[in-house]
Amino acid sequence: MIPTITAFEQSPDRGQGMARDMPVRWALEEVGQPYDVRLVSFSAMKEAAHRALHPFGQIPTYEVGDLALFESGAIVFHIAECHAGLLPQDAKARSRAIMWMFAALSTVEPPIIQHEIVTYLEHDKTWYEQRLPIVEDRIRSRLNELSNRLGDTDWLDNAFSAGDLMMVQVLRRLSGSSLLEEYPNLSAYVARGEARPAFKRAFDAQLAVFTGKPPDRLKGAS
Ligand code: GTB
Repeated sequence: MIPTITAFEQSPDRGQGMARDMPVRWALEEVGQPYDVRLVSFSAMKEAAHRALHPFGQIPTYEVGDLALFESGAIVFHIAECHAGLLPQDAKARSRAIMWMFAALSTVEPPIIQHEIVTYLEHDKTWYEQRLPIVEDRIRSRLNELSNRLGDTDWLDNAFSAGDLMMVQVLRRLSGSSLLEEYPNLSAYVARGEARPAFKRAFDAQLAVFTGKPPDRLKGAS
């Protein structure tokens, strides 16, 4: 059965792969599962039909058969459980990969989101100049700790896993800020993730929604 995911009809990031359909697409590409995409507008997201799938009126959602899921982390976890390739067979290594998925979303990402809120939504506030360096330092603390743990290894726990997929996607949110560049091993880690063929296919597919042009590999396909 082919799953259907939802994505922005018009992503505010203009196809830079920052919206949360990106990790879901990436996971599906990693495991070789074809998928359909239903594009939704901001207003359609808030309508009852979409809220039946996603109580918070957001993307992404994932439907396959009679299963409907929301929350990108839960969707990636589901994909990783249903297919080989994103979670190790060994039970302990599998638990550690899942641990890194949670670490990405609940420990590393929150200060990065705070930074986006301050930068994009609070730059006209009187306290902006005081708050920005505080939030930046919170990000630096997490990046420093993550950088120390990663060291000179390619991935967080030996082979690439769903934990790396979520962590790379979270760190990508820092693209364009100099914060990530302060940690060369983390910059290289993100570049390694982005160099994966599955990442590129996922990125191209969501970019094509913005440009209105099919990805090169699909040109001429019926
Ligand atoms: N915790 C949920 C998950 O992981 O699935 C969060 C889902 C979520 O935040 N969805 C956002 C959404 O639907 C899109 S991804 N927002 C519409 C709304 O709430 O009304 C977040 C996002 C949006 C845009 C950018 N960007 O432009 O860079 C980056 C990330």
